Amino acid sequence: MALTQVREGVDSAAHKLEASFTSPLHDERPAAWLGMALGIAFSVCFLTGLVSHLIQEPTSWFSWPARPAGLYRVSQGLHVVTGIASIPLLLAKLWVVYPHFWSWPAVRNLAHAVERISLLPLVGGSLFLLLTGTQNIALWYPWQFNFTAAHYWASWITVGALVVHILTKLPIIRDVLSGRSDRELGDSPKEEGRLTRRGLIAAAGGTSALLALATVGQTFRPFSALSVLGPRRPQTGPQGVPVNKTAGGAGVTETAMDPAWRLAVAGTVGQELSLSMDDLKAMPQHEARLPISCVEGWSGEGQWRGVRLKEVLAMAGANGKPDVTVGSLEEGGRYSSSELTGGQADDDDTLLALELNGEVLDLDHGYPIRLIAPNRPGVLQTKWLKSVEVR
Ligand code: HEM
Ligand code: HEM
Ligand SMILES: Nc1nc2c(c(=O)[nH]1)N[C@H]1C(S)=C(S)[C@@H](COP(=O)(O)O)O[C@H]1N2
Ligand SMILES: [Mo]
Repeated sequence: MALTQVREGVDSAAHKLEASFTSPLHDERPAAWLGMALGIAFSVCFLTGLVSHLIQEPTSWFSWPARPAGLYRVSQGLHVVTGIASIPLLLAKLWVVYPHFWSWPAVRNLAHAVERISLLPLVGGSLFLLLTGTQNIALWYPWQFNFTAAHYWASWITVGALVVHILTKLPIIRDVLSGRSDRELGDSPKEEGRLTRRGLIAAAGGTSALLALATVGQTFRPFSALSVLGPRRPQTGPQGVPVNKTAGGAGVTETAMDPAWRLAVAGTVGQELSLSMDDLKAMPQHEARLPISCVEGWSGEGQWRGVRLKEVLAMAGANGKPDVTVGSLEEGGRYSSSELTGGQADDDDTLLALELNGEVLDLDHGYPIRLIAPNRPGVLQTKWLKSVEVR
């Protein structure tokens, strides 16, 4: 008796599964449309991500300009918002295509084998990028590996697999785009009251748009009131600007407060200066309104006041746009120093800032002085400076 019931149960589950596979939603049209949206989003992420990578790991053929001042803010803001908006698109796409995972025979020929094997890096890589990216901006670091390096290499692998994927699906994409998709609506059983293909795409697209709206305010001020999911409040923090790492966290509280603090400037050979706070205050002070544009996609704006880096360099005999390294009191790790190309160091708004929003720089914002320069990722706006060195 019980056995027949179990068999009936299994049969009906199998039927339901089959029915769901032939539902109009598991169809090449939503697969292609969602695919195209993902293709655009991943291209934007890949390009903005590569730009961010190249700024931080300079090569001979790539030089990032100091102007427009807010370009990096836009590019990295776009990266994070587009990435987040991809999450519902990817989930919807995977739901649409999952019956293909059980297609039989598993492999028909060599080309089909390549196509199927490439799904592993494609799906795995996409999920990895979106998951680790989201965890990173949420300041949740549960993994042991280096996020930036892993995210960078995963993006090459994923985009490589994506190119293979698009090439293998080109005939289907062409048919869908030209309306020649051979499976007509009428082929699949019409079920009243169930999600239609259009409804599915609208739901995924709508969720994407909502997620984007709920996060973009962390960098795009007019939407800041909507930024319920943005991990950062752009105006919350000492002196109206968020803090990423505090002086305590960086272990520099004592050295930064030390009255014996001096800025070591190494200019042209033999020209070395040791500047005290009073020396710096005696120099001409300039003001600039510039954002901190964090790689994590948030940005906060401030009115900065201090001395021009190029004027300090000139005092040390270094004219003619030299490349420069600035060093922090913080030791070791990614933030202990950063580099400026000649074009960046020479900009009128590239400052060694002593003040933020009309007050002496807060200890957590980099007291006694910090670098602030236009069009630069936050990671390169080094705080708690101790040295400036011509390379
Ligand atoms: C992150 C990006 C993407 C992922 C993870 C993804 C994943 C998948 C998977 C797992 C399948 C089912 C397996 C198969 O049919 O071989 C599939 C099918 C498909 N994908 Fe993608 N895809 C992505 C992007 C794209 C893009 C950019 C396009 C087109 C511009 C696209 C178009 C298609 C098409 C036309 C199919 C076949 C649907 C069918 O035969 O019913 N996909 N995708
Ligand atoms: C939810 C989605 C995503 C989020 C939240 C996200 C977040 C981030 C963050 C915070 C960084 C800065 C890392 C750093 O410099 O410390 C970054 C860099 C990068 N991202 Fe994403 N990302 C996402 C999706 C993607 C996707 C889909 C791609 C590629 C298709 C991608 C490619 C890159 C690349 C190439 C970098 C540069 C890494 C480097 O500097 O070496 N990201 N991403
Ligand atoms: N020495 C040092 N400088 C640093 C950091 C750091 O951790 N140590 N964080 C950087 C990062 S990631 C950002 S986004 C900005 C943030 O500046 P803020 O804390 O003043 O807003 O400082 C940058 N400068
Ligand atoms: Mo940052």
